[in-house]
Amino acid sequence: MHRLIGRWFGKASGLAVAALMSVGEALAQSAPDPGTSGGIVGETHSSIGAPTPWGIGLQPAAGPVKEAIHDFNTLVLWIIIAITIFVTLLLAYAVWRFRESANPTPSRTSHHTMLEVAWTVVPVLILVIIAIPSFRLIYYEDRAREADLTINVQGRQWYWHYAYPDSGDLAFDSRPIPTEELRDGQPRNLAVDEPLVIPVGANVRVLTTGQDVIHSFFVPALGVQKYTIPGRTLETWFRADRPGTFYGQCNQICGTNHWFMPIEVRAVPQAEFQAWLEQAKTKYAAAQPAAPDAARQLAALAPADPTAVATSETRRD
Ligand SMILES: [Cu+2]
Repeated sequence: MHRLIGRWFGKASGLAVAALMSVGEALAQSAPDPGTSGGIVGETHSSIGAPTPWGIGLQPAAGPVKEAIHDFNTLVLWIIIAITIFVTLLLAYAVWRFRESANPTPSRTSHHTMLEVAWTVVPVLILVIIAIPSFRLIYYEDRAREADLTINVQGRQWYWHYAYPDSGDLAFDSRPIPTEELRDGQPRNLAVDEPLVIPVGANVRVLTTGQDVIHSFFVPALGVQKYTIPGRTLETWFRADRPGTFYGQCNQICGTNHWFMPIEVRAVPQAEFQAWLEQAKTKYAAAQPAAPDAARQLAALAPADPTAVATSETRRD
């Protein structure tokens, strides 16, 4: 029995080392990992982050955050497989070995100290093996150490508002394209009129806030999911290591038109991004009405004419 427990410990600590090595590699924000990832169940075969029929597994990684998620997913999946096989074999063995015909007088043993220690310590060890890379991943996703670009994401009922604070007051709204106006290659309920554009290879700091209720900024291919909470600013980051269009959705139930909040991120080469930035500044400046000043907003909220108040009260009855 002692030897058996010893072997379990040996195997478990071996797994722990493997876990730390495999997840540690992907956790440098500056060095892109050229290796393929996707876990043992593979990836959905879609170059864009849109769902595919019969697609299983995680979406293809478009950047390092998603790769780190893939690695962690693979580790946990192997642990699950090992536990499932172990328990199945143990159960089958017990059923066969201790069947009534082979074991007519059952043992009256009710305690076995070493065995009880083992089945407490081993699961704890497995949880530690999972916890260490899990915390590393959480801190990796937490914030951009060296951000090349900051984007403010605001969830609103029911559309997205994006701002590029590095480029003055560049900001715009993003809404889905109605089904009847979709062009070829635009996925329904995912394609938007004004996508979020980012340069390939740039560490993008994302700051999220909510205007009205809690929304959630979720782009699986980039490994980003962050709540947008009114009155708070949350931070996360992502990087796209290849050009492409990646889709996501608000994944926090936020009201009637929750389904109406798709996200489209277009990763383009740096030069193309600069060109987009220049035209976007003039385009969105022209599209947006000048913000009303505070005095005018206050005046609008408190009507000077008392009869106006009376009228609105009457109307409420
Ligand atoms: Cu929402």
